[in-house]
Amino acid sequence: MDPLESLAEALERGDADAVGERTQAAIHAGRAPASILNEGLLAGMKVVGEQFRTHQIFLPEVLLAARAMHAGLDLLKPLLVRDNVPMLGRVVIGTIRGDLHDIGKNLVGIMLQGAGFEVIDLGKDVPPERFVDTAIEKEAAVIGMSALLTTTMVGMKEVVEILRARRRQGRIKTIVGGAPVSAEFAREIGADDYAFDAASAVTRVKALLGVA
Ligand code: B1M
Repeated sequence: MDPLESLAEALERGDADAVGERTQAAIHAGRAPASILNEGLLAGMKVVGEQFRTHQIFLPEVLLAARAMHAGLDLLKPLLVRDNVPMLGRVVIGTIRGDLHDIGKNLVGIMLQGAGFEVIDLGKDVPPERFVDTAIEKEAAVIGMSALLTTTMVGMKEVVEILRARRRQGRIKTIVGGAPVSAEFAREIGADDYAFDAASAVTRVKALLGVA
């Protein structure tokens, strides 16, 4: 079996030790960090999501898979985040109120840091006011919000409304993402942009700020 397939398989089983070992082995074998992420960890998580959706597995198994994902990501993070890159801008990120899914948001943060942005990560289940308060206080250029539940997306709209009420809309840009979020939703709520995945989040944030 290809080493990255076997990494994906370990993630599907929620075996954090095996995920750690196989991620380390792939790094030592010289596999590109982006391949380890996409063909190993994310491929495994995609299968987990599908099995959960079709009731082949249940929440405890998904929790184990999430824990295993973090074991792999912890090893990959230093390779995805470059040191001593110029600071392109400050970005506040977080998963919106009521939402505990943070794996995708963490990836977005890692990629933004790797591209040279300073990232202030508010974590998960973040109230709308906190995004805005922090962005104003820390003079951030962008607020990035993540949602994985259709029921929590409404919090993103609240962030945009609070920015508008405080006359910061436009000066502090907003970008939204996460599986149920779309470009159309971003337009509807008045967010400045939408990104499909972590790599495109970097491209979109750069475009929002007009940096190379
Ligand atoms: Co849950 N969950 N979950 N879950 N979970 C989903 C999201 C679900 C789609 C599963 C399913 O039914 N197939 C479903 C949501 C349905 C819906 O609303 N449409 C669901 C549900 C229902 C639930 C619970 C309600 C289950 C329950 O309790 N009965 C519950 C809710 C808890 C809560 O949040 N209040 C719940 C709980 C959990 C766990 C805690 C067990 C765990 C999360 C652990 C953690 O994150 N620390 C979990 C997981 C792991 C998943 C799945 C299986 C995987 C999510 C994931 O990490 N994907 C997920 C099914 C799926 O998505 N296929 C599912 C990998 C990650 C890298 O992708 O997060 O999409 P993603 O991020 C991507 C892009 O979306 C994008 O870039 C990332 C990287 O490419 N992106 C951005 C994300 N944020 C962005 C921000 C940006 C730009 C791009 O700009 C700022």
